[in-house]
Amino acid sequence: MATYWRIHHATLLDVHHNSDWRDPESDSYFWKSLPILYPPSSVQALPTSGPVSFPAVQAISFPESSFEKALRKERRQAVKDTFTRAWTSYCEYAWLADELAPVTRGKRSAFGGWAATLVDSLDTLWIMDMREEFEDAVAAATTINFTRTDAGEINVFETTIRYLGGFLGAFDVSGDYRLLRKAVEVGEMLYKAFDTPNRMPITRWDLHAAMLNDKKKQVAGSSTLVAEIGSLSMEFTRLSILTGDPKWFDAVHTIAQRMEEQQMWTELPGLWPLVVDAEKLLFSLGSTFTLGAMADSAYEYLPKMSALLGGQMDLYQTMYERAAQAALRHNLFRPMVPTGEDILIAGVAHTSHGGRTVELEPAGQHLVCFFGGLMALGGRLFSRKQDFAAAEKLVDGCIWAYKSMPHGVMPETFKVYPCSSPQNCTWDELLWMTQVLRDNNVRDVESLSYSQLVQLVTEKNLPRGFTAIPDDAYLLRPEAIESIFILYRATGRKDLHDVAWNMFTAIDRITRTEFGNSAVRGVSSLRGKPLQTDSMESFWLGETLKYFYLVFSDPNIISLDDFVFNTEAHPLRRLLP
Ligand code: DMJ
Repeated sequence: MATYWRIHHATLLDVHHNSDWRDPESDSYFWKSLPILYPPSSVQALPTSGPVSFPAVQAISFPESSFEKALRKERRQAVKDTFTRAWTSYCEYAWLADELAPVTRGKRSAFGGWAATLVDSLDTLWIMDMREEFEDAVAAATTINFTRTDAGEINVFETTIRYLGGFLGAFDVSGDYRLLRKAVEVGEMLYKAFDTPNRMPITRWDLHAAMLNDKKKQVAGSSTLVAEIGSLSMEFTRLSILTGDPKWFDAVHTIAQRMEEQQMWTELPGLWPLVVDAEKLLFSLGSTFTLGAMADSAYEYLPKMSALLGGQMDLYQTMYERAAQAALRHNLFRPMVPTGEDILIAGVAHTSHGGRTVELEPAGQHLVCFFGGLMALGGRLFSRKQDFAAAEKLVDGCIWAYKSMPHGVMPETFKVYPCSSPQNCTWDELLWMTQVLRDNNVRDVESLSYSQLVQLVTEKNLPRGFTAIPDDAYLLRPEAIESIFILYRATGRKDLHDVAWNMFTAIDRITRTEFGNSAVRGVSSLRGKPLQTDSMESFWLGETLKYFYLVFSDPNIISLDDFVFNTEAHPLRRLLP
C-alpha cells in the first residue's frame, strides 16, 4: 500500500521523452510570448556531474506493537477527518477562491485569486488517498487563468511556494502531466518578474505593468526581504529539472551565487541581514539577523537545494554550514524555565559598531520552529552531529512553548529570559518576575517592593518562563509539527507520537469552527477560549494537516530519503544516484 506513488511516478526520462504534457500551444501562451526586455547574457545549465549518495535521513527502523499501530492509525484518521471537514466546506462555500472564511462561511482572495487553497491542497488529497476529490481538484485547477487577476500586486514568493510548489508537489507524487503543464504556466508568469536590468526578481510585483511590458516598473526592489528573494530556488530548479529547460534554474542560481559571494561580508558572517538591496545587488548591509519571520526559508532552502540536486553543487552545502555555525553561536540560546528543561530557542541577533558588538534579542516565534527540523535534516545529510544535537533541543523548545500555554498552543511571538550559559541555567523566580516587568515596559522595577512585584506579575497572567507575549495569536501554522515530523522520521522516537497528538488535539479544540478551522487570538488567555478570527490560510490544508497526517503514517510514505519538502510542505523528488 505504501508504494502507490512509486508506481505512478514518472521518471525524468519519461517526462522528457513523453510529449503528452507539452501543450502544443505553449509557445503562444501569453507569459511566454511577451518580449523579454532584459535577456540574460547567458543561461547557466543544470549540473550534469550526476547525483551523489547522501547518508540516510530516515531512521532504519520504526518498531511498534500492534496496539501502538492501531492507535497511530486512529490518530491519523482523526487528522484526515479534520482535513475532510475543512476541504468539504471549501468546496461548498469557497470553491476556486483563495481561502475559505471558516466562521462566516465566506471566501477570501489573498493570493491573486487563483484558488490558493485548492492548489495548496492537491498533494495532500493524493497523500490522504482522497482520489476522487483529487481528480475533481485537478480538473478544476486546469481551468485557472494565470493571465488574469484583480490583485494590484503579486507576492512572487507566495505565488512560488503555494502555486508553483503546489503543482510540482502534486505532479511529483501523482505523475499527472496536467499538473506539470500548469506548473509551467506559473513558471512562465513568474519568470517575467526576473525581467529586470540585473535579472534580480521583483518580489512585490505589479503584474499589470508587467503585462504591458512597462520598462519603468521592471526593476528589483532596493528593500527586499531576504526570505522572499532567497527562497525561490527549489521550485524553479525542480521545474527546470522536469522540463529540461534551464532558464528557471539559471534565474535562481544567479541569486544564490550573489548570496554566497557576500555571505561572509555581513556584520554577522554566515547570516544575511533581514532586508537586502536587490536593485544594487547588495546582500550584506544591515544589522538584524534572524532565522525567523522574513528570513526563514532563505536558510531552509540551502540544505534542501543540496538534497534536491543530489548534492551536485557544493555551494548550497557550504552556505548551509556557514549559516548553521553562525546561528549556533549567535542566535540559539537556552532560556530559563521553571522545570529546568535543557531546551533551545532561536532568537534574533542585532549588530552594531560594524559587527563588533552582537546583542541577542531573546524572543521566540512560531515561524522559527521550522529551524529544529531543518537542523535535523542538515545534521543527517551532512553528518553534522552538533546540528542534530541542537535540532533536538530546538524541537523541545517548541514543545515546551506549546505545553506551557493554558490551551496547549504556542503563541505567534513571545519573550523569555536567556541563561548566561547553557550550563548555568537554574530557575530564579525573582529574576523572572523582574524581567517580566521590564519586558512589559514597567518603569523603576528596582524600586518596587516584593509584594508589588508579585502583584504586577500576577496581573500579566503569563505562564512561568515567558516574560512577554507580544502576539498571542495562533494562525494555524505548521512549523512546530513540521519539525516534530522530521525529527520523528530521523529518529523513530515513539514519544513524538504522543507529543504530536497532544498538539493536534489542543489546536483542533480551540480552532475548530462549524465549517473548518480558524486562526485565533488569545492563546495565552486564562479567561475562556481564544477568539476565532475567521481566517483559514491555505497552509492549514497544504501544510499543517499534511505534517500531522504524515507523522502518524507509515514512514515509507513520502520518505525523506526520496523527497524534500518545499517551505509550503510540497514534496519534491530528490535526484538520487
Ligand atoms: C507558509 O506559507 C510557509 O511555511 C512559509 O515558509 C512561512 N509561512 C507559512 C506558514 O506559517
